[in-house]
Amino acid sequence: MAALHWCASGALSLALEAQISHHVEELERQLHSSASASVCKALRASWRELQAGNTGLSGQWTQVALDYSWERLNMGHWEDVSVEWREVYATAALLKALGQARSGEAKRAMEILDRGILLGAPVLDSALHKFASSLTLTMRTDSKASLTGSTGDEKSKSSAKAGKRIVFRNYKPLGGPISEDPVENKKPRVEINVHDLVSRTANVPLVDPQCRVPLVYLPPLDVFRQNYMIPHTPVVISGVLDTWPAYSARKWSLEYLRRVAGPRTVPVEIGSRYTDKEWTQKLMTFSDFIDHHILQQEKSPERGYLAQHLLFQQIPELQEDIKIPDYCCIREGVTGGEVCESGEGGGCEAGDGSEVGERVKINAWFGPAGTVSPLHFDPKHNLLAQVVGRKYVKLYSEDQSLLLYPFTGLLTNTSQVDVESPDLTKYPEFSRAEAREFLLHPGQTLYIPPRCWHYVRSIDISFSVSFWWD
Ligand SMILES: O=C(O)CCC(=O)C(=O)O
Repeated sequence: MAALHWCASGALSLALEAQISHHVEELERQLHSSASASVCKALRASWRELQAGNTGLSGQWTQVALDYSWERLNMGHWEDVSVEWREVYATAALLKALGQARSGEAKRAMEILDRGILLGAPVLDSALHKFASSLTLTMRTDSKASLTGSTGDEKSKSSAKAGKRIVFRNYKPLGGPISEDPVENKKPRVEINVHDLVSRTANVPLVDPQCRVPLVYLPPLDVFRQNYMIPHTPVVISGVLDTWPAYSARKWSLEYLRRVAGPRTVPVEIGSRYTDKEWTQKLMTFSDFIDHHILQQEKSPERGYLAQHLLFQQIPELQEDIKIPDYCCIREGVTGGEVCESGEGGGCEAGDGSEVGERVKINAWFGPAGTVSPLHFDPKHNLLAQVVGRKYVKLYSEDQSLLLYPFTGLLTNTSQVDVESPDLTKYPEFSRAEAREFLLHPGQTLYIPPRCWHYVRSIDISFSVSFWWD
């Protein structure tokens, strides 16, 4: 098995050979301090030892760089962390992962790579992403081999330090801790198709037809712009997902998602809603998330939600299953709108490097039945595409803000009111707020205008993809 992982890392090492010295020199020049000189020295020493085949020594040097850059990442506000220190962290993570992979520690290598991807900045021509993709392939081969009895499975050695702070939802308070997932994968795999998991017991609200968001089939781009985007009017569009592999040829099932993303580390929100005091975030593998929070949700003491995560940036293979809706090409201020190259309403390839691909932020929202996103607004246009399961949404236009009791301080874009069970003694004006609602089904896409308040509760196991643009 070690040889197999060495193949994944060997090609990368060759590619890095030409670039790494220059890259570290550049970092040193930009950071320009005695501390950074020592850290860059450690990176160089790590690379030297790795080339000489001394993975143990190399690992010791990278640990120095990882620990120091980790401290820098945790000083002050996340927004103020310099991109160079994030590059140092990513470079150290890459070297550490190379060493781990050469020692046959694929799971550990993947975990380190994902931390580098999540917290670091892109370095060396997306080397961490490339390495992670090739490791996923080799791990898939390994697990097939282990099923046929030719090799044993690796024991996860989850020993990295817990992260101190990370900010995934832009409106969340800074400073919440991330802890490691303590649960190891001990159970035999239960493979269930997510499409069979439509909740039969869920509390499905009756939507008042008077207040229902209108539903239309693929309106032409100029109609979308005139009727919905410019007047900031929500609408549900059907037909957008018809050309998505995630909704057709490679329908997202738990098995499929596990195969593509299983060993990857992802941030998971733990707790009923992000406004609760007990709410926190944990890093865990995608497979563990499926096992403990999707399949065993009733047994889990808390609800887990993989929410507002740039999953498609982290795992480009999943990005191939979705398309950026053509509507995201339209800019409010540009007459006539810009039309995507496809121009047929079918959508653009996500991640094709096009200008649209760069401008649109694509987030994943994957969780069990009962996840709640409290009433809040975001500053951008949003298309929320429902791929799996149903979601109940309630919307309030910006002019209702005074009736919605926003929090003060960091969460001014979030309402204090529990929309489905409002405390009208505390929030009496809320009873006057006018809402629109919809029960979003798989295949439907909800347009949420900028600053439009939205509350979202999943009815079934659900996977949505949101596209934010301006
Ligand atoms: O689906 C959810 O839980 C929330 C989605 C959301 O808030 C968004 O797309 O901005």
